[in-house]
Amino acid sequence: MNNPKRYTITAALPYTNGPIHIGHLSGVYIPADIYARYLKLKDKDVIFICGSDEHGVPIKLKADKEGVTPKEIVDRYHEMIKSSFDRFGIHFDHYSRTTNPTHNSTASDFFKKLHDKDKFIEKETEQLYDPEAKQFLADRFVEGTCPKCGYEEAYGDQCENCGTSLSSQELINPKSKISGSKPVKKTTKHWFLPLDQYEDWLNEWIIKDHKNDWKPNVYGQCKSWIDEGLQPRAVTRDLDWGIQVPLENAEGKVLYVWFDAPIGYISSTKEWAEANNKNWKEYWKDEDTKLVHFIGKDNIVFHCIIFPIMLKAEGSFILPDNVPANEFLNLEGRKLSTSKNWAVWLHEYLEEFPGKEDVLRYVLTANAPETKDNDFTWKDFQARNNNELVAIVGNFINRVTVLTHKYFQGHVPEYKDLDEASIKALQLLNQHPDKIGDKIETYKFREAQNIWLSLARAGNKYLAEKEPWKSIKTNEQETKNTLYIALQISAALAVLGRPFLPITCKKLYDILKLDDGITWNDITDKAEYLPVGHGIGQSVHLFTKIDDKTIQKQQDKLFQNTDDKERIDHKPVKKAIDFNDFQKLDIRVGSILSAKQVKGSEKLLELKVDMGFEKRTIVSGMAKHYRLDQLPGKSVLVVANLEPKKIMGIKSNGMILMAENAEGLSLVNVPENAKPGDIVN
Ligand code: B3M
Ligand code: ZN
Repeated sequence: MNNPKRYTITAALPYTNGPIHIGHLSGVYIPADIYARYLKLKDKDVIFICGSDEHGVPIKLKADKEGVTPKEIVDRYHEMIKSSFDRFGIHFDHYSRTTNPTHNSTASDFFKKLHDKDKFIEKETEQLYDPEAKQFLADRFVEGTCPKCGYEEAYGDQCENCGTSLSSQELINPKSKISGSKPVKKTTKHWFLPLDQYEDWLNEWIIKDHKNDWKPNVYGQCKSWIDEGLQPRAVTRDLDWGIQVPLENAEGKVLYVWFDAPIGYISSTKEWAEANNKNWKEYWKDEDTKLVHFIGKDNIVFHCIIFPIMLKAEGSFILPDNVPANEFLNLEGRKLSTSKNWAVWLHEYLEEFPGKEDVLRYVLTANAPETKDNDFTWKDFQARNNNELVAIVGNFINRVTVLTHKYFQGHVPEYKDLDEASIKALQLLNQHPDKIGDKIETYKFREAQNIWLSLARAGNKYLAEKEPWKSIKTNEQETKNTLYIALQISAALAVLGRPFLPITCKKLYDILKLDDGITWNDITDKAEYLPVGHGIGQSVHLFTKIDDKTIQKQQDKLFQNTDDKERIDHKPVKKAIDFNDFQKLDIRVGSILSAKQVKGSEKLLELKVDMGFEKRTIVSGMAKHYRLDQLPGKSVLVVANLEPKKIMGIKSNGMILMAENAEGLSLVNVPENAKPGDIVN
């Protein structure tokens, strides 16, 4: 949508069942904050909305585990998460909670309206039930094997490995997370939203309106779900924590958390509007409003399929214009994991790196998983701080301010007869606002930040060429010109850096005594943001170096604290087997003939393998570790007498041996002269 009248920007509502980590910041909240800050600097009408997601199974599970009430859990983490956001400069216009009364009534009314419009199917179905805990099991109360990709820890509502949205009955070998027991089936009544009835509409909306402007990963995921066919989905649950189903004869039933949570964006807007004397409807019902949802990739199905269908069924709301979901951030080569404590927690970072909030923002943006999964490492964090923020940005600002004080008593000098290098430097200021802005508007935040950095780089280069510390002895006017230009570049850095490094740029505004009213559109080669004669303040170091010891400490801490250490580093040796058992194994050399991705799975490949005596099909989980074109011709070791097994509809005959460590899987090397069919023993 070009030139919208206003923007409604939302960031995924975090579950309040634990603190948040760098993965959340990098995937959702920093990009959303950059986008919102930028649009505000462009004087657009913008609201940036978020809040705590306080219902649903994860919270109930956590409460049960600790023996406290869900309310105690959500109160604790709501405050903690909100404070982390504040301190990292994630500046929401409103941060609400889904346990607030406004939300309760908004979500209930939404449900009632769909019910009155006959949009639900009311159905008795068999659901999983834990006979020990005497409770129905849905969503995260139950874990089992994903029918799509074979991942063994899939939840009852979604597989985190392949992203598929599931219902608990679809899981293979389901297990109750409450008692560990095997669930039985029991009949219960629920309200279903018939997603299948919206398939044609959704297909047209997504293809016609968004094929070209949604990110390929988002569009691709949606398209493949729609192509596979949508199913009616229950939007209520048998649970005692959540928003009561607002109907008679619905005792003990609450709204499914993914039904109520996205409505939380609307109720949060209502609270904001009430407090600020605004009309919330303009932000949700006016076709000229651009609605943008920032989320992580595991939330795509809910924001691109289910919530739009809810909005469409209700009938009076606008639909999202874009859902720029990021991929995942890894940490030191491994998947971030709350349960394994493999994470950098924000509340801990804030304690350990006081005053370095913007450094983390900067590094996470420089490394953002915008188009593919990406890795955060402490070494890279250190390098970007020392080599970019300290050496390029901090150094430039420091030199400019110190020299201005030294030669001109802290006043912006007069300029006259600019030479070509100086005119060129000024022209940069004309180009940068649009260059950065274009990238931000198309959700390419890492490139945007990089262009900002290039301005500081250009400033350093300009100073190095002009050498004002030399010209002061021979040509004072030349020095005045140089510092005049360098000061304008500094001011431009302060303004254009605000979306990325808000805390630092605030400091820089203070150092330069830059008027707070100077914003994005003021940056041109004409404007004198720092007019001749304007006095600036004393320099302070914007960034400081981070030493090896500090980084080592963080790396050590990560490895010490992870609950997963043993599993990765040295799994205990399995129970001894006797020689006869070993001899039953028939391991052979094989040679891969061809490889293709198994449809619907991110992990699995279907391989044709030449075994010497025959050709076989083998399904193997190496998709994340090898490209398809690397595999044909490779020799592998195959357990040749393993009972054939159907995996995702493909009969797999044998198993390929792989070595596993923290970095993942790699094929076991086979001697060069070995041929297909050779026996290994
Ligand atoms: N709370 C999931 C999550 O934190 C969920 C997002 C809701 S957005 C409406 O990943
Ligand atoms: Zn899966």
